[in-house]
Amino acid sequence: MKLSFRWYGESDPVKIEYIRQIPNMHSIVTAVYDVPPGELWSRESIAALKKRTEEAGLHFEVIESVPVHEDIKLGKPTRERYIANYQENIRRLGEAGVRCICYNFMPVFDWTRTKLDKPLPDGSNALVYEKEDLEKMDPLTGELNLPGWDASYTKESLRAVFDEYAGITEEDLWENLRYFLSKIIPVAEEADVKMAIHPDDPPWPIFGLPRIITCEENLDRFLKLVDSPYNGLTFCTGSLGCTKTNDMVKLVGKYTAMGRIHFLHVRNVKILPDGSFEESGHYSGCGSLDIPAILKAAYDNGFDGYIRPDHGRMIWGETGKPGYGLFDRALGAAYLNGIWETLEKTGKEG
Ligand SMILES: [Mn+2]
Repeated sequence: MKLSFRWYGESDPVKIEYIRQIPNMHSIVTAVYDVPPGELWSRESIAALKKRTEEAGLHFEVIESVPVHEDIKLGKPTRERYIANYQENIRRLGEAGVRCICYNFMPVFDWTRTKLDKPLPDGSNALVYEKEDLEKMDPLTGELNLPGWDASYTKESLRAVFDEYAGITEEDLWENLRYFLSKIIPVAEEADVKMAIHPDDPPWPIFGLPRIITCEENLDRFLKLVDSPYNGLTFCTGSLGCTKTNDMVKLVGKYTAMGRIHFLHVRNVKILPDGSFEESGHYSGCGSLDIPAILKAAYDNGFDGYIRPDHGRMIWGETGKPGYGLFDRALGAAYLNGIWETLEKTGKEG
């Protein structure tokens, strides 16, 4: 495994030099952040990110994310221009040494939480999804009190995009995803860049918008849309794992054995009885997921991709980007290192 850490560039309160000090750190996970979704990333911006990363003693091999323009998800005729740009971004990133691109195919809303700083009993705070609070929200009428949601939509433009999705069924979304993959995976193969879709977070429909990257049946279907090793997964334990119906240990083993997990996001979540969940410390005892068993399934099936601690809590008085402080993610990285080293030193089963 290649340990990695998300970094939001120079505006990130977490310095890249601090990330390097985490033992066994291999790669930075980053993106060009000043270009709107669907547009080209300049070679200069990509080269500058690579230089900055390598000067800090880390590898520049993983991008999270190259966003997919809404017109591609909607299957509008204008998608052709955005798909051409996407192909070119894959080529440019491949030339710069990037080997893995994470992206998602969630309509309108990316990850969704109802609170970003819920106090936990130990005095830390974390991102939470409270079912009752979410059900009270209506993005089209009331104020959209969705934390972390960047208000790039005005109320009018949000209504317009919801209207466009009104005619889009889950099957339409599948077809639009298939079309997109049929255009980009051949380019990714040529550029030697593994594409890794991130599951929907949480893995169920939000505000009546369809979501399809949610469960084993759908992951199987996704991988068959274009049956290439370059069409793979960002396996995010905290996204797929916030419903008990997804068996994380089984799924990580299965998709690793198929050679289709290119990027592993590891975090723990505590599933609450009413279908809400809290993000918790990485340690298994803090949440509902068995992290050593998940990593063992990856290890036993030959995982050699990128891995990163995913969201962390805010601890030790740190302030900054919710989910992306240094301290708790560094604890997560150390925990992953400890488990992985033990797996390597004790060897494969059988
Ligand atoms: Mn994730």
